[in-house]
Amino acid sequence: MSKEQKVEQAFAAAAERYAELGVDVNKALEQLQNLPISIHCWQGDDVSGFENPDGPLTGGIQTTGNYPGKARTPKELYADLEEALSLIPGVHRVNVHAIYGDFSDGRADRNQIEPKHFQGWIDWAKKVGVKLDFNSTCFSHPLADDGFTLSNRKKEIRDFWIEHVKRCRIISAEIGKQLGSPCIHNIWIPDGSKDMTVDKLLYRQNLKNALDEIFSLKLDPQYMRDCIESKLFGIGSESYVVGSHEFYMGYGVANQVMITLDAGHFHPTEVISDKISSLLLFAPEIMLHVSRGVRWDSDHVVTLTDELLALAQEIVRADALDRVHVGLDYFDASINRIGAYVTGTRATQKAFLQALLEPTAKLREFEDKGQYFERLAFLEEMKSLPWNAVYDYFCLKNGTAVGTEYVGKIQQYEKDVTSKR
Ligand code: RNT
Ligand code: ZN
Repeated sequence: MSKEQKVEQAFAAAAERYAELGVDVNKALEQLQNLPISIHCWQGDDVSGFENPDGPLTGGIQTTGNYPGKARTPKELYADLEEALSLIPGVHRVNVHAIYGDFSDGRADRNQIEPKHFQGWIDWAKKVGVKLDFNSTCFSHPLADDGFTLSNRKKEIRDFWIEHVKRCRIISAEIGKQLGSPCIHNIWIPDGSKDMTVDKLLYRQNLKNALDEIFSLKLDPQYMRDCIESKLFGIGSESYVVGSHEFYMGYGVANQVMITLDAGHFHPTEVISDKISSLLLFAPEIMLHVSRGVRWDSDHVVTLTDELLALAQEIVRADALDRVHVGLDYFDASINRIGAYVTGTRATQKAFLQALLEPTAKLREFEDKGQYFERLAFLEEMKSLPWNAVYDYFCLKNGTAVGTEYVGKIQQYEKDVTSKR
């Protein structure tokens, strides 16, 4: 029997098992097919970017490792992303940071960047058939070196960053217009202090005023949408972070701006899965930065953890796949970077597939009747139902590598391409 036949046979058997529970496997497959994942461009080169690739990564985030072969030019990054995308079933998005513009015609500082610096990305996205998202880059820059950007005590520095973010929003709108899909623009700033801070209110007031100014420019939501990302602490901002969860939650709800939940940005036992059903009641949409923190916000490659599954379950159970945007945010410089993309994205899809294969109506019925043992038993059994046979079939139908097949393909690409850099 060929591998294809084995995959199809296992899928047919799996579909029957799920049908017994009232789950329509084909519907789940269709929903997964229509679930784009926003793949972050910055895993491909350890958040270096093309503005000043050899400069330090600052802002309290860190990559560790020096695995050979990272992308050094837009062309190399495009090629690596194409390789990764070819090994991920479905149609996805790519999330670009402002430091990834094409500056080959001369450097433009952050307060000078324009849509033309990102036309290369737009043309590439059209060619490959992906949509794009975008991010302001308020770190790895001399004017961020004292630890404060939009909330800085100095007006000139605040104004520099306000101009940067405004330009990024305009670039996002141009991207969305040309690609025919709203480009989601994320604002994350590193602002904070290593030690006890006395005037916490001052910095937060500055940040609020800066955001008010930034958002006073109204852009068409058909072309771009904004989101704001909080954080608990960073390296060098252990004692105080201006853009805390309460800050952005308050700002986002009051102004109806989308909130970004990064899985690594909360207390170690606090989980973003539990925030979905609250935020959905008060915010228009949610952006996710799916990440895996190990002991701290370490941005390890995403794997299929209980929390990732819980996150997918919460979104699917709330019927909110159209209001929650799934993006990835991790950067591991110690392993093959294309492998990091593929393993992490496929793990995210597997979590959503498991959630889509859940007999939720049955579970709700148990809960409604107070049958908590039955609910627990079903949830436990769901874990070992043959969902992976469904994922294999999904890969097959999308013409993508099934199971560990993608490992050999990445090894080959490493041999032919990245090892020669
Ligand atoms: C940092 C934030 C932020 C960055 C990217 C590169 O802690 O998570 O989203 O990781 O913008
Ligand atoms: Zn993030």
